[in-house]
Amino acid sequence: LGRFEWEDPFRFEAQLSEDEIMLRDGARAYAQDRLQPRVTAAFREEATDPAIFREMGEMGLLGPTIPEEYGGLGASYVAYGLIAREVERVDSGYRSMMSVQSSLVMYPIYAYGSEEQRRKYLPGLSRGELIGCFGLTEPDAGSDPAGMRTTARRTASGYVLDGTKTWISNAPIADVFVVWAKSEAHGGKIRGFVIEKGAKGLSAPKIEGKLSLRASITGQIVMDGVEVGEEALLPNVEGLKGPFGCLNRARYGISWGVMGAAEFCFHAARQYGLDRQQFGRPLAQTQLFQLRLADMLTHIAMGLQASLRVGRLLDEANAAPEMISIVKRNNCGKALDIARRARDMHGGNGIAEEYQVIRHMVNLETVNTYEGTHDVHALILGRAVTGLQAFF
Ligand code: TGC
Ligand code: FAD
Repeated sequence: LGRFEWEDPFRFEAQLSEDEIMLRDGARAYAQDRLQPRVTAAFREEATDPAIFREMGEMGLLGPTIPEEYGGLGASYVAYGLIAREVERVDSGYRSMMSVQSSLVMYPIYAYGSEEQRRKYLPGLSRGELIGCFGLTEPDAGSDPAGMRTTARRTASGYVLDGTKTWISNAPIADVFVVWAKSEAHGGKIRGFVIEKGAKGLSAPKIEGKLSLRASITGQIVMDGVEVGEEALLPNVEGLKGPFGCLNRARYGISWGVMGAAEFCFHAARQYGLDRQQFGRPLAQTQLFQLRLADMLTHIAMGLQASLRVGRLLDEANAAPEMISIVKRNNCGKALDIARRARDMHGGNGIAEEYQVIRHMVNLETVNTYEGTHDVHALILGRAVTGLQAFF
């Protein structure tokens, strides 16, 4: 029988390729050297540094699965997941900035865009010289995006867009807006449009006062008669499967990212328990503390294995959306539980920014909600199991 290593209980490392390990190590070094030193202040001050996009671009972290001819690395989805895990080990907000750019902006332009759109936007987005955002959610259409009110009407030369998107990551600093609207010219079907910053009638006010994901800027997208040319339409997709095709990739990446945040909390709780003495012995020498650590170890080990499996299937073009619902839902829920536990295990120190567990905890509240809430993914799975949809 082999030796057990608590830091890698299932010999996860041995299942990765050399290329994947190389990309992961680069992402880890960048996240620890460049992001970790600024995250506490960024979160406290609710400040998003746009330079982070250019840094991530230089490191090849933006759109890594996009082919090289458009500025990506042609990397595997497993590599993409490993990068998300390293960035979210520091902060879910930084991973959010990155995954919106990669999966929700670069992916739809690559998968649904014209050759002209690909060449115009993808290289700048991959270098982080352009910042992108993705507008699906509206004030009255969150879990039910089919209920969106944003419309696109045909004009002599293109379309005019009206509507408001809300809770949009990156929007206030975005150059490129991928927006989903019901298009009258296409029988009311949902279509994607790429709008550029500066378009008349387009604004992106910041949503102030978030108590979660404070290092990642969030805003609205207000479209008041925004006129765009025919070239703004994403030509190759129609209906909700357009935005959902992007969400599949982003949700998958989140399932890895949250495991990074959970690992941070697990390691911090373990170290705290070894260092702190109460009742004449280390906290880590109590049964309850060890039970919590055993649960954390188990959920992280299983969550990573499951995401790796789904990643390999994605790389074989053989993953189903329901598989992604399982890992997004499970890993977010487990990471949130782990962060709450780790916060508790730090006692009073657990609420201090210095120990970082409470920042992860409040961030994970958002991650458990966006990209399909924990319960919405249960309903997706319930529908698959029963053949009956219970959304309405
Ligand atoms: P439904 O009838 O199930 O499907 C409508 C059409 O879409 C197709 N479809 C999918 N295609 C690809 N992948 C998927 N995962 C798909 N799910 C559905 C489906 O086949 C159908 O196609 P067609 O051709 O037959 O028309 O749709 P529904 O209206 O009943 O929706 C049900 C529900 C609840 C599952 C869905 O609306 C949902 O997932 N809601 C959650 C909304 C959500 O995830 N919003 C995310 C907003 S973006 C975001 O949060 C970014 S945060 C990023 C960050 O900062 O990191
Ligand atoms: P609701 O849909 O109103 O849900 C409220 C509650 O009701 C939840 O508990 C939900 O599970 C439950 N519920 C809903 N329907 C049902 C049902 N049928 N049965 C049982 N329970 C149900 N969106 C974007 O488009 N782009 C972005 O970049 C983006 N970034 C975000 C960043 C942040 C910081 C946040 C907080 C959100 C972001 N979102 C973004 C929006 C996010 O996707 C939505 O908040 C999410 O989909 C939930 O929608 P909602 O907030 O309208 O909640």
